Amino acid sequence: LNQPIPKKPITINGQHLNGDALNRTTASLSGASTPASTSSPGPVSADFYFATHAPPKFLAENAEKIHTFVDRHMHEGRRVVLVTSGGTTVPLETQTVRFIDNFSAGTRGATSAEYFLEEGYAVIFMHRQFSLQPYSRHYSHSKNCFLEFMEADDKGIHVMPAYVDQMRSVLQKYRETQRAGTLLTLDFVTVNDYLFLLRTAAQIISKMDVNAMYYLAAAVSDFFIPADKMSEHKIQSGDGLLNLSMDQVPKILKPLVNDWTPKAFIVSFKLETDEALLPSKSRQALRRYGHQIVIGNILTTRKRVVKLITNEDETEIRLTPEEDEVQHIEIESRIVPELIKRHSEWIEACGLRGECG
Ligand code: 9Z3
Repeated sequence: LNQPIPKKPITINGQHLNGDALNRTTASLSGASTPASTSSPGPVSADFYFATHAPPKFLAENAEKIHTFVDRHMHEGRRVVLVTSGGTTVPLETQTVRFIDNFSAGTRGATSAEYFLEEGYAVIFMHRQFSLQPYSRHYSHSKNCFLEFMEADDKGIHVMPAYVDQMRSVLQKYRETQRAGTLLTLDFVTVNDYLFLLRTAAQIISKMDVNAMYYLAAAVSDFFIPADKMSEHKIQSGDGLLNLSMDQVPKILKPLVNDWTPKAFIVSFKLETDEALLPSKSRQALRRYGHQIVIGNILTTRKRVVKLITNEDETEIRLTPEEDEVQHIEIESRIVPELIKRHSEWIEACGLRGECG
Protein backbone atom coordinates (compact mmCIF):
# COMPACT_ATOMS: atom_id res chain seq x y z
CA LEU A 1 0.00 0.00 0.00
CA ASN A 2 2.93 2.28 0.51
CA GLN A 3 3.63 2.19 -3.20
CA PRO A 4 3.25 5.32 -5.30
CA ILE A 5 0.26 5.38 -7.61
CA PRO A 6 1.22 3.38 -10.74
CA LYS A 7 2.25 5.55 -13.63
CA LYS A 8 -0.44 4.46 -16.03
CA PRO A 9 -2.08 7.08 -18.22
CA ILE A 10 -4.85 8.98 -16.52
CA THR A 11 -7.84 10.27 -18.48
CA ILE A 12 -9.61 13.42 -17.44
CA ASN A 13 -12.51 14.75 -19.47
CA GLY A 14 -11.56 12.32 -22.20
CA GLN A 15 -8.01 13.61 -22.38
CA HIS A 16 -5.12 11.27 -21.67
CA LEU A 17 -2.50 12.69 -19.36
CA ASN A 18 0.83 11.01 -19.89
CA GLY A 19 4.02 11.38 -17.88
CA ASP A 20 4.84 14.69 -19.56
CA ALA A 21 1.51 16.20 -18.69
CA LEU A 22 1.96 14.99 -15.13
CA ASN A 23 5.46 16.46 -15.01
CA ARG A 24 4.28 19.81 -16.30
CA THR A 25 1.97 20.05 -13.35
CA THR A 26 5.01 20.20 -11.07
CA ALA A 27 5.03 23.91 -11.72
CA SER A 28 1.69 24.31 -10.02
CA LEU A 29 3.08 22.95 -6.79
CA SER A 30 6.49 24.47 -6.38
CA GLY A 31 7.85 27.95 -6.31
CA ALA A 32 6.55 31.34 -5.32
CA SER A 33 4.97 32.09 -8.69
CA THR A 34 2.29 29.41 -8.53
CA PRO A 35 -0.40 29.99 -11.13
CA ALA A 36 -3.93 30.42 -9.85
CA SER A 37 -5.74 27.12 -9.28
CA THR A 38 -8.02 25.99 -12.08
CA SER A 39 -9.94 23.71 -9.73
CA SER A 40 -13.68 23.92 -9.46
CA PRO A 41 -14.75 25.11 -6.00
CA GLY A 42 -16.74 22.03 -4.89
CA PRO A 43 -15.70 18.40 -4.58
CA VAL A 44 -15.69 16.24 -7.70
CA SER A 45 -18.20 13.40 -7.79
CA ALA A 46 -17.13 10.04 -6.46
CA ASP A 47 -17.64 8.54 -9.92
CA PHE A 48 -15.30 11.08 -11.48
CA TYR A 49 -12.75 10.49 -8.76
CA PHE A 50 -12.72 6.74 -9.26
CA ALA A 51 -12.57 7.11 -13.05
CA THR A 52 -9.53 9.36 -12.86
CA HIS A 53 -7.44 7.71 -10.15
CA ALA A 54 -5.63 4.40 -10.10
CA PRO A 55 -6.65 1.80 -7.53
CA PRO A 56 -4.14 0.71 -4.88
CA LYS A 57 -2.01 -2.31 -5.58
CA PHE A 58 -3.59 -4.83 -3.19
CA LEU A 59 -7.23 -4.01 -3.89
CA ALA A 60 -8.09 -7.28 -5.64
CA GLU A 61 -6.35 -9.32 -2.93
CA ASN A 62 -8.20 -7.42 -0.20
CA ALA A 63 -11.50 -7.85 -2.04
CA GLU A 64 -10.95 -11.61 -2.00
CA LYS A 65 -10.30 -11.56 1.75
CA ILE A 66 -13.46 -9.52 2.38
CA HIS A 67 -15.56 -11.88 0.26
CA THR A 68 -14.35 -14.92 2.16
CA PHE A 69 -14.80 -13.23 5.54
CA VAL A 70 -18.30 -11.93 4.82
CA ASP A 71 -19.50 -15.22 3.33
CA ARG A 72 -18.29 -17.14 6.35
CA HIS A 73 -19.90 -14.87 8.92
CA MET A 74 -23.11 -14.53 6.98
CA HIS A 75 -23.29 -18.30 6.90
CA GLU A 76 -22.63 -18.48 10.65
CA GLY A 77 -25.30 -15.85 11.35
CA ARG A 78 -23.06 -13.11 12.69
CA ARG A 79 -23.48 -9.42 12.06
CA VAL A 80 -20.54 -7.63 10.48
CA VAL A 81 -19.21 -4.18 11.29
CA LEU A 82 -16.71 -2.32 9.16
CA VAL A 83 -14.63 -0.10 11.44
CA THR A 84 -12.41 2.52 9.81
CA SER A 85 -9.61 3.88 11.93
CA GLY A 86 -6.63 6.23 11.89
CA GLY A 87 -5.76 9.03 9.53
CA THR A 88 -5.28 9.10 5.78
CA THR A 89 -2.27 10.76 4.16
CA VAL A 90 -2.24 13.10 1.19
CA PRO A 91 0.92 12.64 -0.88
CA LEU A 92 2.46 15.72 -2.47
CA GLU A 93 4.42 13.79 -5.08
CA THR A 94 3.63 10.67 -7.10
CA GLN A 95 6.99 9.25 -6.08
CA THR A 96 6.17 10.25 -2.54
CA VAL A 97 8.79 11.90 -0.40
CA ARG A 98 6.41 14.24 1.40
CA PHE A 99 2.83 13.93 2.47
CA ILE A 100 0.25 15.67 4.65
CA ASP A 101 -1.01 13.68 7.61
CA ASN A 102 -3.29 14.19 10.60
CA PHE A 103 -3.27 13.59 14.33
CA SER A 104 -5.29 10.38 14.60
CA ALA A 105 -3.56 7.46 16.31
CA GLY A 106 -6.53 5.15 15.73
CA THR A 107 -7.48 4.87 19.40
CA ARG A 108 -11.22 5.24 18.78
CA GLY A 109 -11.29 2.62 16.04
CA ALA A 110 -9.03 0.05 17.71
CA THR A 111 -10.81 0.34 21.06
CA SER A 112 -14.27 0.18 19.51
CA ALA A 113 -13.32 -2.88 17.46
CA GLU A 114 -12.59 -4.77 20.70
CA TYR A 115 -16.02 -3.94 22.11
CA PHE A 116 -17.74 -5.00 18.88
CA LEU A 117 -15.86 -8.30 18.99
CA GLU A 118 -16.89 -8.82 22.60
CA GLU A 119 -20.52 -8.32 21.58
CA GLY A 120 -20.28 -11.04 18.93
CA TYR A 121 -19.82 -8.95 15.80
CA ALA A 122 -17.37 -9.96 13.10
CA VAL A 123 -15.15 -6.94 12.53
CA ILE A 124 -13.49 -5.73 9.36
CA PHE A 125 -10.89 -3.39 10.78
CA MET A 126 -9.80 -1.01 8.03
CA HIS A 127 -6.99 1.02 9.49
CA ARG A 128 -4.08 3.26 8.71
CA GLN A 129 -0.93 1.21 8.41
CA PHE A 130 0.97 1.17 11.75
CA SER A 131 -1.87 2.84 13.67
CA LEU A 132 -3.27 1.22 16.81
CA GLN A 133 -4.91 -2.17 16.48
CA PRO A 134 -7.33 -4.11 18.68
CA TYR A 135 -5.57 -5.89 21.59
CA SER A 136 -2.00 -4.96 20.66
CA ARG A 137 -3.00 -1.31 21.28
CA HIS A 138 -2.65 -1.98 25.01
CA TYR A 139 1.08 -2.50 24.63
CA SER A 140 2.21 -1.01 21.39
CA HIS A 141 2.93 2.68 21.71
CA SER A 142 5.69 4.42 23.55
CA LYS A 143 3.57 5.18 26.61
CA ASN A 144 2.69 1.54 27.08
CA CYS A 145 5.53 -0.24 25.35
CA PHE A 146 5.34 -3.96 26.20
CA LEU A 147 8.99 -3.90 27.31
CA GLU A 148 7.89 -1.88 30.33
CA PHE A 149 5.85 -4.89 31.47
CA MET A 150 8.58 -7.51 31.15
CA GLU A 151 11.48 -8.65 33.29
CA ALA A 152 14.32 -11.08 32.63
CA ASP A 153 16.17 -13.47 34.94
CA ASP A 154 18.24 -16.68 34.57
CA LYS A 155 15.12 -18.71 33.78
CA GLY A 156 13.83 -16.53 30.98
CA ILE A 157 11.63 -13.52 30.34
CA HIS A 158 8.40 -12.96 32.28
CA VAL A 159 5.56 -10.52 32.60
CA MET A 160 6.03 -8.58 35.84
CA PRO A 161 3.54 -9.84 38.47
CA ALA A 162 1.75 -6.49 38.71
CA TYR A 163 0.71 -6.71 35.06
CA VAL A 164 -0.09 -10.41 34.74
CA ASP A 165 -3.85 -10.16 35.32
CA GLN A 166 -4.41 -7.39 32.84
CA MET A 167 -2.16 -8.96 30.22
CA ARG A 168 -3.79 -12.37 30.66
CA SER A 169 -7.19 -10.87 30.06
CA VAL A 170 -6.07 -9.06 26.89
CA LEU A 171 -4.22 -12.14 25.67
CA GLN A 172 -7.24 -14.39 26.23
CA LYS A 173 -9.50 -12.09 24.23
CA TYR A 174 -6.88 -11.80 21.49
CA ARG A 175 -6.48 -15.59 21.21
CA GLU A 176 -10.24 -16.12 21.32
CA THR A 177 -10.69 -13.67 18.45
CA GLN A 178 -7.97 -15.43 16.46
CA ARG A 179 -9.55 -18.80 17.16
CA ALA A 180 -13.01 -17.59 16.10
CA GLY A 181 -11.66 -15.81 13.02
CA THR A 182 -13.86 -12.80 13.70
CA LEU A 183 -11.34 -10.06 12.95
CA LEU A 184 -10.12 -9.13 9.49
CA THR A 185 -7.57 -6.32 9.37
CA LEU A 186 -6.86 -4.38 6.20
CA ASP A 187 -4.67 -1.34 5.95
CA PHE A 188 -4.50 1.89 3.99
CA VAL A 189 -2.05 4.78 3.87
CA THR A 190 -3.26 7.45 1.47
CA VAL A 191 -6.72 8.91 1.06
CA ASN A 192 -6.75 7.22 -2.37
CA ASP A 193 -6.16 3.79 -0.76
CA TYR A 194 -8.92 4.56 1.72
CA LEU A 195 -11.51 5.61 -0.87
CA PHE A 196 -10.96 2.61 -3.13
CA LEU A 197 -10.87 0.15 -0.25
CA LEU A 198 -14.03 1.55 1.34
CA ARG A 199 -15.93 1.36 -1.94
CA THR A 200 -14.83 -2.19 -2.64
CA ALA A 201 -15.57 -3.33 0.90
CA ALA A 202 -19.00 -1.71 0.89
CA GLN A 203 -19.97 -3.26 -2.42
CA ILE A 204 -19.11 -6.69 -1.07
CA ILE A 205 -20.61 -6.18 2.39
CA SER A 206 -23.87 -5.00 0.82
CA LYS A 207 -24.90 -8.63 0.51
CA MET A 208 -25.38 -8.63 4.29
CA ASP A 209 -28.20 -6.10 3.88
CA VAL A 210 -29.35 -4.79 7.25
CA ASN A 211 -26.96 -7.03 9.17
CA ALA A 212 -23.99 -4.81 8.40
CA MET A 213 -22.90 -1.76 10.32
CA TYR A 214 -20.39 0.90 9.32
CA TYR A 215 -18.47 2.70 12.01
CA LEU A 216 -16.52 5.37 10.18
CA ALA A 217 -14.05 6.62 12.77
CA ALA A 218 -11.08 7.21 10.45
CA ALA A 219 -9.90 10.81 10.20
CA VAL A 220 -10.20 11.27 6.46
CA SER A 221 -8.47 14.12 4.64
CA ASP A 222 -10.84 16.75 3.31
CA PHE A 223 -8.38 17.98 0.68
CA PHE A 224 -6.03 16.23 -1.71
CA ILE A 225 -3.96 16.80 -4.83
CA PRO A 226 -5.52 15.03 -7.80
CA ALA A 227 -3.28 12.71 -9.78
CA ASP A 228 -3.20 15.01 -12.81
CA LYS A 229 -1.97 17.91 -10.71
CA MET A 230 0.60 16.06 -8.70
CA SER A 231 4.30 16.41 -9.23
CA GLU A 232 5.81 13.13 -10.40
CA HIS A 233 9.15 13.82 -8.73
CA LYS A 234 10.26 15.31 -5.45
CA ILE A 235 9.26 18.97 -5.30
CA GLN A 236 12.37 21.12 -5.51
CA SER A 237 13.06 23.90 -3.04
CA GLY A 238 14.71 26.23 -5.56
CA ASP A 239 12.19 29.09 -5.42
CA GLY A 240 11.97 29.22 -1.67
CA LEU A 241 8.20 29.10 -1.17
CA LEU A 242 5.78 26.25 -1.68
CA ASN A 243 2.17 27.08 -2.50
CA LEU A 244 -0.25 24.22 -2.50
CA SER A 245 -3.58 24.22 -4.21
CA MET A 246 -5.73 21.28 -3.22
CA ASP A 247 -9.06 19.91 -4.37
CA GLN A 248 -11.84 18.71 -2.11
CA VAL A 249 -12.01 14.98 -1.52
CA PRO A 250 -15.28 13.60 -2.96
CA LYS A 251 -18.06 13.11 -0.43
CA ILE A 252 -18.26 9.36 -0.50
CA LEU A 253 -20.86 9.00 2.24
CA LYS A 254 -23.52 9.81 -0.32
CA PRO A 255 -22.79 6.92 -2.71
CA LEU A 256 -22.05 4.69 0.29
CA VAL A 257 -25.55 5.29 1.66
CA ASN A 258 -27.44 5.44 -1.63
CA ASP A 259 -25.63 3.05 -3.96
CA TRP A 260 -22.98 0.82 -2.46
CA THR A 261 -24.71 -0.48 0.62
CA PRO A 262 -28.21 1.01 0.91
CA LYS A 263 -29.59 -1.21 3.67
CA ALA A 264 -26.72 -1.08 6.12
CA PHE A 265 -26.71 0.80 9.41
CA ILE A 266 -24.24 3.63 8.94
CA VAL A 267 -22.55 5.62 11.70
CA SER A 268 -20.17 8.42 10.80
CA PHE A 269 -18.08 10.65 13.04
CA LYS A 270 -17.88 14.39 12.88
CA LEU A 271 -14.83 16.03 14.34
CA GLU A 272 -14.61 19.71 15.14
CA THR A 273 -12.37 21.88 17.27
CA ASP A 274 -14.96 24.65 17.67
CA GLU A 275 -17.77 23.55 19.97
CA ALA A 276 -20.18 26.05 18.42
CA LEU A 277 -19.98 24.35 15.01
CA LEU A 278 -20.46 20.75 16.06
CA PRO A 279 -24.28 20.48 16.30
CA SER A 280 -24.96 22.23 12.99
CA LYS A 281 -22.20 20.36 11.15
CA SER A 282 -23.38 17.02 12.50
CA ARG A 283 -26.98 17.71 11.50
CA GLN A 284 -25.86 18.92 8.10
CA ALA A 285 -24.04 15.61 7.53
CA LEU A 286 -27.18 13.64 8.48
CA ARG A 287 -29.33 15.71 6.13
CA ARG A 288 -26.87 15.54 3.26
CA TYR A 289 -26.13 11.86 3.34
CA GLY A 290 -29.29 10.41 4.82
CA HIS A 291 -27.55 7.84 7.00
CA GLN A 292 -28.53 6.75 10.51
CA ILE A 293 -26.21 8.34 13.10
CA VAL A 294 -23.56 11.01 13.32
CA ILE A 295 -21.33 10.91 16.37
CA GLY A 296 -20.08 14.39 17.08
CA ASN A 297 -16.85 14.91 18.99
CA ILE A 298 -14.46 17.71 19.85
CA LEU A 299 -10.74 17.14 19.45
CA THR A 300 -9.78 17.96 23.03
CA THR A 301 -12.62 16.12 24.78
CA ARG A 302 -13.18 13.20 22.42
CA LYS A 303 -12.11 10.58 24.96
CA ARG A 304 -14.73 11.59 27.53
CA VAL A 305 -17.69 13.10 25.68
CA VAL A 306 -19.48 12.37 22.40
CA LYS A 307 -22.95 13.14 21.07
CA LEU A 308 -25.01 10.62 19.14
CA ILE A 309 -27.17 12.55 16.73
CA THR A 310 -30.02 11.14 14.70
CA ASN A 311 -32.91 12.74 12.85
CA GLU A 312 -35.08 12.13 15.87
CA ASP A 313 -32.87 12.83 18.87
CA GLU A 314 -29.56 13.68 20.42
CA THR A 315 -27.91 11.59 23.15
CA GLU A 316 -24.82 12.66 25.01
CA ILE A 317 -22.41 10.06 26.36
CA ARG A 318 -20.14 11.60 28.94
CA LEU A 319 -17.71 10.04 31.40
CA THR A 320 -17.56 11.60 34.85
CA PRO A 321 -14.09 12.71 36.02
CA GLU A 322 -14.12 9.69 38.37
CA GLU A 323 -14.91 7.27 35.51
CA ASP A 324 -12.34 8.89 33.26
CA GLU A 325 -9.40 9.57 35.53
CA VAL A 326 -9.78 7.03 38.33
CA GLN A 327 -11.60 4.04 36.87
CA HIS A 328 -10.09 4.55 33.40
CA ILE A 329 -13.33 3.60 31.68
CA GLU A 330 -13.12 3.81 27.91
CA ILE A 331 -15.92 5.82 26.37
CA GLU A 332 -16.12 3.28 23.54
CA SER A 333 -17.42 0.76 26.11
CA ARG A 334 -20.53 2.99 26.29
CA ILE A 335 -20.73 3.99 22.63
CA VAL A 336 -20.60 0.49 21.15
CA PRO A 337 -23.42 -1.17 23.18
CA GLU A 338 -25.65 1.84 22.48
CA LEU A 339 -25.00 1.50 18.74
CA ILE A 340 -25.61 -2.23 18.83
CA LYS A 341 -28.94 -1.62 20.51
CA ARG A 342 -29.86 0.85 17.78
CA HIS A 343 -28.64 -1.50 15.07
CA SER A 344 -30.98 -4.19 16.46
CA GLU A 345 -33.86 -1.71 16.40
CA TRP A 346 -32.96 -0.81 12.82
CA ILE A 347 -32.98 -4.47 11.77
CA GLU A 348 -36.30 -5.01 13.48
CA ALA A 349 -37.84 -1.88 11.99
CA CYS A 350 -36.61 -2.81 8.52
CA GLY A 351 -38.15 -6.25 8.95
CA LEU A 352 -41.49 -4.73 9.95
CA ARG A 353 -41.51 -2.28 7.06
CA GLY A 354 -40.28 -4.93 4.66
CA GLU A 355 -37.68 -2.56 3.39
CA CYS A 356 -35.22 -0.01 4.70
CA GLY A 357 -32.74 2.55 3.60
C1 9Z3 B 1 -13.45 11.01 14.51
O1 9Z3 B 1 -14.07 12.02 14.76
C2 9Z3 B 1 -12.77 10.16 15.56
O2 9Z3 B 1 -13.53 10.11 16.73
C3 9Z3 B 1 -11.34 10.69 15.89
C4 9Z3 B 1 -10.68 9.70 16.84
C5 9Z3 B 1 -10.52 10.78 14.60
C6 9Z3 B 1 -11.44 12.05 16.55
P1 9Z3 B 1 -8.28 8.97 17.60
O3 9Z3 B 1 -7.98 8.17 16.36
O4 9Z3 B 1 -9.38 10.08 17.18
O5 9Z3 B 1 -8.89 8.11 18.67
O6 9Z3 B 1 -7.10 9.75 18.07
N1 9Z3 B 1 -13.36 10.56 13.24
C7 9Z3 B 1 -13.95 11.20 12.09
C8 9Z3 B 1 -13.12 12.30 11.58
C9 9Z3 B 1 -13.53 12.75 10.20
O7 9Z3 B 1 -12.68 12.84 9.37
N2 9Z3 B 1 -14.81 13.00 9.96
C10 9Z3 B 1 -15.23 13.68 8.75
C11 9Z3 B 1 -15.51 15.11 9.10
O8 9Z3 B 1 -15.43 15.48 10.28
C12 9Z3 B 1 -16.53 13.08 8.26
S1 9Z3 B 1 -16.43 11.40 7.81
O9 9Z3 B 1 -15.79 15.89 8.18
